This record gives sequence, structure tokens and C-alpha cells, in this order.
Amino acid sequence: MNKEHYDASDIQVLEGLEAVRKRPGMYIGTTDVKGLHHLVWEIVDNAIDESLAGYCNNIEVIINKDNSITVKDDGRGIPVDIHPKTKKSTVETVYTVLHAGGKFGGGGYKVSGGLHGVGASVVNALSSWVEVTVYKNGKVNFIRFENGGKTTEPLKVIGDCDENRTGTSVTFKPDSEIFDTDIYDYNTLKVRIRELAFLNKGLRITLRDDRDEEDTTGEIFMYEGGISEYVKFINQEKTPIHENIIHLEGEEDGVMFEVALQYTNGYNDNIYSFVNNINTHDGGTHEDGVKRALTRVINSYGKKSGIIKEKDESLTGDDVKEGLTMIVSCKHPNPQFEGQTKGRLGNSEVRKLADSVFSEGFEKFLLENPDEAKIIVEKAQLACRARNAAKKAREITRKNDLATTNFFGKLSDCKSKDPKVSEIFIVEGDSAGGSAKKGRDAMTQAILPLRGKILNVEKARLDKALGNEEIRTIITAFGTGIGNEFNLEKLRYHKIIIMTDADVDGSHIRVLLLTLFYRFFRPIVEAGHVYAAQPPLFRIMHGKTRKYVLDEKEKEDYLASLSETIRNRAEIARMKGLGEMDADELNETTMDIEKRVLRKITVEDCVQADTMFSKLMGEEVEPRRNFIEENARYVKNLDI
Ligand code: TSJ
Repeated sequence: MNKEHYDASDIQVLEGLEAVRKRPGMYIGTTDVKGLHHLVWEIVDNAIDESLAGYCNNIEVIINKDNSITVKDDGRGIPVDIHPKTKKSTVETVYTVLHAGGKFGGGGYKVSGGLHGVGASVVNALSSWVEVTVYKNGKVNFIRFENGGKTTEPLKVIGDCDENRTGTSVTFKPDSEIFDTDIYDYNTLKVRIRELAFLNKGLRITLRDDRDEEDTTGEIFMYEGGISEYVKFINQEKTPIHENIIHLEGEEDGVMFEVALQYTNGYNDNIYSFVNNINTHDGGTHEDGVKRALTRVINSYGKKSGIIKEKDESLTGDDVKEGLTMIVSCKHPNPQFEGQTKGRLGNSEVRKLADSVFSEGFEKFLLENPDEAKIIVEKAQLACRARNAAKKAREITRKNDLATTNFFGKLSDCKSKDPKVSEIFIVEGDSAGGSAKKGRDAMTQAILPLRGKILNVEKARLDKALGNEEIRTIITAFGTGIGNEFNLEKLRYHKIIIMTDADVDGSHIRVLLLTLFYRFFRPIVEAGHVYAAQPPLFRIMHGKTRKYVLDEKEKEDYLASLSETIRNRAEIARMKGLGEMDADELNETTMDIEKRVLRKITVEDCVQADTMFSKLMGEEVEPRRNFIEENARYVKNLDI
């Protein structure tokens, strides 16, 4: 540091940068690894601004061996002339005066922004050294700062360069006394650089890691398609349901608005919005405008084209969002951010701009691409139906609680209220139910008989099944609730045992129950609470011995283990349905905790049942299948 250069304004400057060093959190949020990377964005943002102003096409980011960072651009170069107010070069001013960033831009169209738009001076304050090189007017200009932003000597020309060469190169070394860590993470830089490249079409950003001997060329991020390519990138692991990515843009009063979208066959949406390249995680007027227009246009087009019938209800914002991948990007010279974390755009004029740009362009797209339009409208219709089915299911189960009289009529509950020891047998048919009731251990075993009628799976869609009283009783008996209200801790039985015959009817009931569990109670399955009882298929009697076996193979093995005389005299009976076993027999073979064999049901079993369920539903498989898949989303919601 050269004391001679210091005057009153210097002292002010140092006080400014000293304030940053005293409270770095105020300026860059944190001094952890996140704050460390934040410094890079403060610098890169300046280069992006130059690109948005139309003067820069290439940006290079290099992680140097010593974990210092170099950012270079081919823009006009930071002005090198003496700034009238500070009497120092603009370069030095930008680096030493807090909040100087924007003020020295000179008519620049500042759209990118760091955390607080503070920029270069903050990076300087938090670095052990910074070097800036500006190529301009055939000269190479250089300045170096040390120890938190102290100018070593004023900007000086250190050489000549090609007249046509312009640009800025900055290298900084974060101060290890400020930051918890000084090691840069390649992937963190890469992810954001890629995003910046998507958001600024045509801009080429290179990232190179000089700590890595192998990395000699770096990775280039450049997307001529801009946010369309971002949508394509997000959807590359997904299944789009139409080919074209819809990309619309418009501008008004210096505000640029842009949106790209494509639907996938998924149930979640991937909507990301940005203002001046910053993710607005709480949305705002730009996102609202698009969503409002999207809902309106899908409804109006759907009705006009006859896809949405007179009797159908209107699609909601949630319906049209399902499976949607969308990037919304707004570049605004004067953005107003709202909300606790300033993550929402507040400028109301943007809502109108977004709405009009989107609705005009999107309606045109639908009219010009009727096949894709149909797919999109139908996807939203399926979402609507699934939403209604799930809502109905929730309402039904909410109304139906343990106090309802007919509930007790069906369920023979166990005496114990301790879920850990309680079991519920869901039994096919009244007669088996009767035997099970007699044969059970009433302390820990509850019995719920199901009547056959409702279980005509081929005809029953899941939403209908949910309207069925016995199914509702099951849901109520579990005690967990369903949908948003689902709570695994409230499960009243830690063993849920499906007890059905080994015939076609039995398998239909199993399929229906497993499908029901899979879609609405997956956490119960995942937690290992669901079992299948295994009633024996054969009874082998010889002398006073009675042996029950589960299947053909077990029968053969058992017979082989007997001596020939006994084997020849053994009476082998094929067991009929559960209903034909008496209480003792049922207890001994299937229910007695000591003797029975239960099979634990896995999620995989349920997936198989679910597929089967879809197939069983008969004609018009495809749309119904879709319906089921749509519904499956609500199972995901239960996972929380
Ligand atoms: F500020 C900084 F050091 F962080 C930085 C600034 C870092 C990097 C890598 C690049 C830049 C930068 C600044 N690149 N390009 C510019 N451009 C200007 O500062 C500039 C040049 C000329 C004019 C003009 O009106 O002639 C205006 C501006 C804002």
C-alpha cells in the first residue's frame, strides 16, 4: 500500500470496503462455500450485463490452480478514463466504491444482478488480491488491489494490443480469513454457468478447471435456442407428449419477456421463472401472467375445438400445470422484488405483457398444431378427473369415522388399542368372515369381511371403488386418513393381512386391494405393514397327523419325506375356499400367530397388481390406464 495516494475520499472508500469486511453476510449472504461462489457471480454478472448491452459474445471462467478465479469477456472493456467525481480511473472507482457498479455504467441496460447488486467492490473487499486487465484502444491497462481492496498503484498501461481487441479480464483470490473454505466446486460453477447460457441465447460461456491437469480446453456452454434448449434439457430424462417446444417472446417499454414450454407424461410440473437471470423462486407477475393465460387459452381452445364438452367442468390452473416443463424469463430495467426472501417479481405491468405475449402466441400454436393441441388439452382433462377422484376419496374417508354405527357392524375390532400388536384380517366373503371371527384371537386380531359383489374389478374404476362402503370401511379402519391428511403414525394395525381364496375371485380382490394400497397408502406398504395370508392348498392326513401344505411342490416334498407305506395310506384333500374351513381349521392353518405363514407384500407386488388392475379394466385400456397413472400422483403426495 502506498500511503502517498491517500486523501479524504480514499478514507471514505476504505471505510466502505472495511464495512464489507466487517459484515460480509450483509453483502454476500454467507461466508461459507455458498458465499465463496457468490463472488464469482458478482463478477460474471458484469460480463453478462455487457453481453445484454450487445457488446460481448464470449465469457470465460477459469478456476486457477490456487483456487483464484479468472473471468474474461470480449466486451468494450471497463472505461479507463478518469472519473469526474472520484478523480480516479473508472476501473479503480468500480472496484473501490461501494455500490458504484450501476452508477458508472453510462446508459447501460443493467439487467443481471447479484444478491444486492453490489458487485466488483464487494469482491475486492473480500479478496486477498484482485487483478484487472482492460483491453481497449490498442492498450493493455492493468490495476492490482491487495488486502481487501487496497489499490497498489493506479491503473496503468502495461503494453499494447491489437486496435480491435477489447475486453475485461479479472482475477481474484478470495480472502481465506473471511471464508470458511477457499476451494471452488467445479459442478456448482458449471450448473449456474449452464443456466446463464440457457438464459442468454447465443452467449458463449466457457468453464475451465486449471486445477485439473486433464482439463485443457474447458467446457463450452452456448445455446442458440436459449430457454427452449433449457426445456429440452430438463425434459431429456422425461417423456414429452408432444414434439414441439413452444417458445414465445415479446418486448414492451424496455421489458423483455420470454417463455418456453413442453408437456411431459409426468404428474409434477417443472416451472422455473427468472428476472434478470435470477431465479424468482416465488414466481410473481411474469409467472402469474403466463399461468393465467395458459389456463384461459386451454379452456377456450378446448371448448371451441370440441375436446372439452359442454357438460365438462372448466380446467383449473392446477390441471393445466400437470406434466408441464416451463421456463419464464423476464429482463427488466427496474424490477421490484417482493416477499420475505425477495423471490417474487412485483411489477404489475409485467403480468399484462406476459399474458398478452403468451395468449396470442399459444393460441396460434394450438390452432396451427391441432394434433399437439389435442394431446395437451386431453392431458389437462385427465388431470382434472384425477383431481376430482382424489378429492372425492378424501371427502368420503373424512366423513366416515369410527363413530359411524354401520362401521362397527362390519368390522370386528380387536380389544387391544396398541397398533404394534394389532392385526386386521381383510377377509373375502361373509362365511370366511364368520369362521375368522370365531377362530381369531379377539385381543389382537380384528376381522373385516368384504362382500364379493363390489369387487367386480373389471367394471370398477378406482374412484368408484372408493365410493364403495366396504372399501371406505377399510380406509376408516386404518385410521391414517388419506391424501394430504395421511399420517402413518395413526395406523391402527401394524399388520394388515389380506386373506383371500386362491381362485379368480380371490385374485381380483387381492389386485383391487393392492392397487388401493399402492395408490393411496404406499407408505404403509413401504413400511412393511401389509401381508398376504397363505391358506393351505392341501391337507394331508395319515393316522392322527394332519399336515397342511401351501402348494403342489410342498405337497410333493412332504409326501416324499414319508415312508412308502404311510404315503400310500395318506389322504390328500384339496382345500376348498376359506369359507369351507371351520373356525379351528382356519385358525390353525392361517391365523394362529405361532403356526401361520404370512407373506410380506412389497411395493413391487403392488406395482404388478396396479398393472394388472389397468389391464383388467377391459376395453378402452389406454385412456383408463392414463387415468390410473394420473391418480398415482396422489400416492406420491402421501410420501411426505
Ligand atoms: F466490474 C467487473 F470488474 F466486475 C467486471 C466488469 C468484470 C468483468 C469480467 C467484466 C466487466 C465488464 C464491464 N465487461 N464489460 C464491461 N463494460 C463496461 O463497464 C462498459 C464499457 C463501456 C461503456 C460505454 O458506455 O462506453 C459502458 C460500460 C458499462
